[in-house]
Amino acid sequence: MSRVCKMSKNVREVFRLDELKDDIRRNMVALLGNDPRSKRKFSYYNALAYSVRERLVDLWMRTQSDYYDSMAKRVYYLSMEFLPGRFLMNYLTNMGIVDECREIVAELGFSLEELEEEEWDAGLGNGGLGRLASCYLDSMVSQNIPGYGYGILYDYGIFYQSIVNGNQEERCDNWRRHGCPWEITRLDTLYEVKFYGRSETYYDSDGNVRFRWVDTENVMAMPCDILIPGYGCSHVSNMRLWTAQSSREFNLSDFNRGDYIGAMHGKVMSENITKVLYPNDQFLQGMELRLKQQYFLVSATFQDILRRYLKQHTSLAALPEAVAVQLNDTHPAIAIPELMRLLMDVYGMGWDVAWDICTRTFAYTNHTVLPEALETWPVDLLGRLLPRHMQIIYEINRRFLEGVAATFPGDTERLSRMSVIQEEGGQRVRMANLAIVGSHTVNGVAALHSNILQTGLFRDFHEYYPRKIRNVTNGVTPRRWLMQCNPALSRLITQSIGPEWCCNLEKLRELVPLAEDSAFRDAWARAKLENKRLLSRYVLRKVQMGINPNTLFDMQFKRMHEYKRQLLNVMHVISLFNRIKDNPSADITPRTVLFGGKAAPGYYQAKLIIRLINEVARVVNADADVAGRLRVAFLPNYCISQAEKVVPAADLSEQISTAGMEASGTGNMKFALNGALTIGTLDGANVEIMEEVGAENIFIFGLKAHEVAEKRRSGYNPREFYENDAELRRVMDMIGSGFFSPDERGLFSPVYDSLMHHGDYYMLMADYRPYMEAQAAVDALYLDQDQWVRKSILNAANMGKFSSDRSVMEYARGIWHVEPLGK
Ligand code: BZD
Repeated sequence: MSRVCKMSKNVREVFRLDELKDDIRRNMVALLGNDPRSKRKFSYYNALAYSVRERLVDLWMRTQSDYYDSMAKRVYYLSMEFLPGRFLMNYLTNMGIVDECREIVAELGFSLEELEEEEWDAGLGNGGLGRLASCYLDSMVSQNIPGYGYGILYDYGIFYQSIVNGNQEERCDNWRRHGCPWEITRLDTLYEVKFYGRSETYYDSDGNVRFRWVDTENVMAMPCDILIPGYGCSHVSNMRLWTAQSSREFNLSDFNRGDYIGAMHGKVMSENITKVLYPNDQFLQGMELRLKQQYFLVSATFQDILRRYLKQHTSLAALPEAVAVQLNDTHPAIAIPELMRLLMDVYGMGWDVAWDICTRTFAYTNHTVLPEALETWPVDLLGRLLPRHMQIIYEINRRFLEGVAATFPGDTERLSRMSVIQEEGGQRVRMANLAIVGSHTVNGVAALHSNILQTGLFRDFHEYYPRKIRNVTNGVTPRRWLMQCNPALSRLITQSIGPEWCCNLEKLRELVPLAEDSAFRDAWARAKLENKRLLSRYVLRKVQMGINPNTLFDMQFKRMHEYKRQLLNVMHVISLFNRIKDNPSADITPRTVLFGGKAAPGYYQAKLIIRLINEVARVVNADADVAGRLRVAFLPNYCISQAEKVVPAADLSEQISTAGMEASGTGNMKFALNGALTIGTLDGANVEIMEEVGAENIFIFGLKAHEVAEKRRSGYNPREFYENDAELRRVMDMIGSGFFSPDERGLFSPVYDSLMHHGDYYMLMADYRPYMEAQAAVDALYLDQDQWVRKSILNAANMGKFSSDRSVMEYARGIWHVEPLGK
């Protein structure tokens, strides 16, 4: 912290702020070829971005030579997804120059906010898993842990969602169409990535059998770096994202044969690898191109890691002492056979030595227990694309099962459950099993989730490796998710308890006594109201709808998925609507219910729920009896920059997944950190949020994870709830009968049927009444603003645990075995 404060004192000097204005003008001309007298916001945003970035390059090079000189152990975070969102404000925040920059930009005739809006989000991920990776990069570099993100620079990130006649439509997210000032392309670094071909046996000079991978089709990987400044900028790291380039000789042979178009086709096909992010979260599509993307990331990354390592070491034997690799879910788990292949086939090691190095290098984070999200690849596909890896996987499995059989003699059922190869329904490679076997540590992302891994999904593995499966509860970076996104509240907090909270979130606890101070409560409420006003303006701009900042802002923003139960929220909205219609003069707490989230393009039911939300909104918002008390809106294209507007303005955060299904959730943390009260089930990190904020400051309802499991076992009958609850019955009948779709009566039948006829897998019917009761408690409390604001303060004050700084330190000490540099 002392370093941070020192930096902010002489920030003008360190970042040459006196020269910033001239630099912006210079970059307008020299880099962008624009007339500085032009008033184009986009040009000025770019000129500002380049001028900010160039101030970090020096610090970045210094950081890298620090790491090199100290021979520090490095952490590589391998992820198919990162969700950094926008960079400009994050750079300025972490450099501590937001206010200074605002003044300079004003002198040029702009507001910082309007230039900020010119930036497209880098949406290189689907949701929580990708955003977590970005929070962890921020926390690693802010705490001087030598960490790097490795991922893919998709040309098209997560699709742009628009809503047309109530339906989701997907448009391609050509986010770099007008360039991206943050990326530093390394045109001179290229690695060759191989695909297809075959594995060939030969004898080395000592007469040992060796393997080589031949007759391959090759694609080149080119890195592009994006700088990641730590808070206070004592260190700057980077994420390295790969793009696919066609290999030269591959083309040349075709060109030489005179087949120009054929050669161009090959070029285009190979460059397709990094074209587009797969938009499915929690669902495996099993496309060959996806597996290609995974191996492309892994192969390029390991060539880069080993090149860097070998600059300072002569032998690979000490790799695990110098390198820790964290696998962000199983998506990059092909890294395990890849490192084995490199160590054995390229560097000549024997199996046992190579395997020991491998298992001491890798750790794997699991983010889901949903069966449809667990990756498996058909053996014939994997064997065709990566023949040598398939051989290695078989050998890993053979040796592994030998060990299991020795520990559990005669237990063939167990062997088939634990095998890396699934036999039933055509042979497939189970990537989770491979990742567990090839890693020294496996972690879940919240206490409940890790417990479910140990006793449920990975139970056999937990019995076999009793210390391997552990927990590291997720966290979010307080820099972006409070300091940057919520200046009003940040200012108040800093005025009250000083600035240290943003690097030591536990400090927020000093706000606890202030919850009893009415002047502080008033200031807190004013900050929330200011944020609600800002959001109201945004909503008006986006969906042409006026919302009243003095109503309760009830928010559910996350990917659309049945297990997340946006439908349960809609059922509550319909119930409120009915109550108002039945009794138009009833005294009810005015609410604005806001939704946002993308559905995977092929996920029919999730898309239908988006439509339902929009149709319910249409009916509710047009009804004169309801006016002023209930409003509903779906905000299109939920993304990081939208989250930064939504999160600070929430009163109520909906975290209502079926217990046992949401691994952790991180939106729950962001909302509570910004003073929203949570209504939620005892699922994922909600359990720990309740422990921290106190059961009296959160609205918990519904079945617990073990009760969901028991009900599934003993037979769950959703109709029972329908028959015994008139209010629920009415809601279901309205959905089923076409009340919200008068022109297409059967439109929502699949929604009705999933609950009434197809078993209600996510148990909405069972949780409806408890949810209604919890919502009634919300309404009652909101009427007592003094109490509400008190609880809002206590929520934020007790969120210290959920800083990603804490999560990253747990990984560092417990899994990576690295310490912050300079300690
Ligand atoms: O990971 C999410 C979980 O659902 C959340 O509970 C958890 O908080 C976060 C971070 O740990 N999982 C995902 O976001 N998963 C994906 O996005 C994904 C993407 C591709 C394929 C499968 C899953």
